[in-house]
Amino acid sequence: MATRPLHPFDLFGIDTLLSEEERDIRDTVRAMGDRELRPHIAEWFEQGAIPARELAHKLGELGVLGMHLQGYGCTGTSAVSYGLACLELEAVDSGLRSLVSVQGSLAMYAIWKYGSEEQKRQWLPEMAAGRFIGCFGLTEPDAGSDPGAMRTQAKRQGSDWVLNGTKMWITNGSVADVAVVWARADDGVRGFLVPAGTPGFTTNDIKHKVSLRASVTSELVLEDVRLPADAMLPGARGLSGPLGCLNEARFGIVCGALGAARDCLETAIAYAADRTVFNRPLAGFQLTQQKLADMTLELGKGMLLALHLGRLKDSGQITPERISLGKLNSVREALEIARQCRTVLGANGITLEYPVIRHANNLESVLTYEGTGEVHTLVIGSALTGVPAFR
Ligand code: TGC
Ligand code: FAD
Repeated sequence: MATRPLHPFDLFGIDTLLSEEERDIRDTVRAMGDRELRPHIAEWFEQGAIPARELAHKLGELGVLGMHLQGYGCTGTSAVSYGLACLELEAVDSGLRSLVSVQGSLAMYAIWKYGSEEQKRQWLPEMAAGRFIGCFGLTEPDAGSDPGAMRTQAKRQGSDWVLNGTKMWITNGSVADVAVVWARADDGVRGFLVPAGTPGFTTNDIKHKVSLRASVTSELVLEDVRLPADAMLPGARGLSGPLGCLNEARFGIVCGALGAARDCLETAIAYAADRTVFNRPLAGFQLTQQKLADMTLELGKGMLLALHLGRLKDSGQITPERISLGKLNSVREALEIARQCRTVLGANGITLEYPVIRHANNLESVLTYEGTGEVHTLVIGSALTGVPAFR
């Protein structure tokens, strides 16, 4: 006998694990996404262009930029609330969550954690409001998974710094008002705040992407970029500086990727209910139900892990290895769910009429950035055995 269908998250009772405030934040972000982002996202993806500045303003008004940071115009929410916001944004598109991740968890976090009081006051309130956009330049053409191999150099000239090098694959690069650039100095890796328009600093957008098209991705070129002494972030020295920022953004992805998966699964369930094959609804076939049940299990298990990690983060018990568990699991399973949902939609699954192939394509980037699947596997392997196998 047919019963009233249950949402996959209701089957798991996910809401029972959230406070009223967390549910309110989630619902507010979801409503804004449905109202102002979802109607345009397929077009932005197809055109490979987003109204980045307008979006930053909207997201600033919503209060999600640097929302888990305290002070300087930031909302100061829990990690769980931040994760839920990432989930709802990525349910629309990974590129939109990327904009928020890079702004709040990478660029703003770097300033918030390692910046001087003056740097924080100058940049953070404007960035929280979305009036200034930030980017985070760690990766280079020949140094991605191994950022320790970076070639960008910072040399002292008098009290100034002079930067030379190239950063690659930088989200928000050409639209940013300030770039957080990591460079090798005499005493180790250091972070620098490079305002847009600084002589010698240029950007080139990366075209022809078939993934994360609703996101700006750029090359940053630094040719004898002269910066004052106070452009350096005083609190970061060594690779632990940029890697510390990655922990923040990776946590957002643990939750965010599940949003893309949820959107795919909701679409597949609705499609299977409407689509008739062999004179019956597709949803009524056992093979379809097996797919839906298996995907629901992985999505729900992923959510339980993500919420557990969020609670650990909020109680100060998160570690990089624990975040690797979440990033590896969420992205791997989200990608598998997106691909499986694509099969449920048949030929319709390959068009932008439905969000599924867009999510699947985006998740290929999400699998690669913020530590590839292989890097996170090796982090876990190293934690289990005590033997690092990166090199
Ligand atoms: P290793 O020798 O292990 O460590 C060097 C120093 O860093 C410390 N450390 C960390 N600190 C904080 N958080 C972490 N997760 C850390 N991992 C390591 C470590 O304790 C050490 O500190 P110290 O004080 O002893 O010097 O470093 P390694 O060279 O062997 O590399 C380790 C490895 C491979 C895990 C690391 O390099 C890595 O994570 N590689 C992946 C690079 C990556 O994720 N890049 C992302 C770029 S940003 C981006 O993709 C943005 S995408 C847009 C979006 O988010 O939407
Ligand atoms: P490589 O490091 O060359 O890796 C190639 C392959 O080799 C991968 O499969 C990798 O897992 C594997 N591999 C590497 N090392 C090992 C090993 N030890 N053992 C086994 N396999 C290994 N970077 C930023 O700094 N800022 C940004 O804002 C940013 N945004 C991005 C946006 C997009 C859309 C994309 C696609 C990337 C972005 N990145 C950004 C870069 C991203 O972080 C890197 O692409 C990523 O770290 C991997 O580096 P790579 O592409 O150079 O691959």
